[in-house]
Amino acid sequence: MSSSSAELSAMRRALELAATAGVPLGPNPRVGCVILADDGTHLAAGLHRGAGTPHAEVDALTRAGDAARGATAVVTLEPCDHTGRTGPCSQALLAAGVRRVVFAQPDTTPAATGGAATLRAAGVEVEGGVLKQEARSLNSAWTFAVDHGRPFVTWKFATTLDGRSAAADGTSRWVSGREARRDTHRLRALSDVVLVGTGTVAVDDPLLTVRDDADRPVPHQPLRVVMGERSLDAGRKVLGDDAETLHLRTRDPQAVLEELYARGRQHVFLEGGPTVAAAFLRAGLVDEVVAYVAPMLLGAGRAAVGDLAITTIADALRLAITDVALLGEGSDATVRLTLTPTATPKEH
Ligand code: AOF
Ligand code: ZN
Repeated sequence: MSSSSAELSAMRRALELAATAGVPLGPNPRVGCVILADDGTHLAAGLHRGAGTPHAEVDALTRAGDAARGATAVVTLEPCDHTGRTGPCSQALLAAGVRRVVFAQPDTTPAATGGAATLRAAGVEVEGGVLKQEARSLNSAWTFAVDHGRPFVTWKFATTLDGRSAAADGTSRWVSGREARRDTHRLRALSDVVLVGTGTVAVDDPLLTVRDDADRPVPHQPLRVVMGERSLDAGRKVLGDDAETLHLRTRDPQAVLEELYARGRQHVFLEGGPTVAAAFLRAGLVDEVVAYVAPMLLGAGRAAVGDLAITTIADALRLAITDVALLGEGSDATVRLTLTPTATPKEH
């Protein structure tokens, strides 16, 4: 049987519930669930509120009680089949006597996959793929990481019109305006790793925390990661206790992403400097670029990105612009470009 319009609208409701404000973006996917009666009534609804808390199906089934017997469970992710921090949702659905399960996105993680097969084998009617794209984009970083076996990488940098990220004397603090800095903190908060190289720590001594307008750190901080073989000097701000910090003693972007993925991280916010950015670009490991372009010229100074081993224009690394925004005004104005690297060179 294919899904009815009642199931479609229940799925829309489940997607809304999954996206409830305040639910963490990771490490677990955000999931919503509606228990639906044959006449289209929503008997109960539930959602997952983050790792360690009940899964969405269990939350909804608890609220439904006996009413779930013979009903349909509509859920944004294939019910899990594993005992992780909590028990398997497949078994919870069976124990509750649910007759039919409709889900959006298949769960392909090796640990949790298999719920649909288990339910079918036990005689439950199962249909997957309903509003699958919506569910995938709801948890875009989680989905990307599961599909690719590594975190999504956003490379952020601030530059002058002539591609400089610091002046000849090394000063860089006010390249971009106040609004752009606020925007950077907003984007940092959407990631679960802020990554720089040992060079940036040595030269700029950044704090790399997410701070509010009053410059206070917010409660949930991304992991700060410094990559590179050089040791970090004692007293560097990144070693303070405002957030956790991890030093990975390697220059290999692939190794860094493998390690971070193994630690359950899904979205890396790469903040430079030029050497680390170049290493990621050369390895094809940048998925999104956010460039803050300030209306100023320096003529000399540190380049925003290091050598990419490109010597002729035909080999340029090309990007597609997905968004342009003007942040701030007057002397504070900065243009934010959002771009995606394109795989194939532009035709001439
Ligand atoms: C579901 N319903 O609401 C969620 C699921 O170790 P745990 O118990 O926290 O499980 C996390 C994994 O379970 C997660 O990576 C994903 O595969 C699945 N999440 N599954 O049936 C839910 N949040
Ligand atoms: Zn589950």
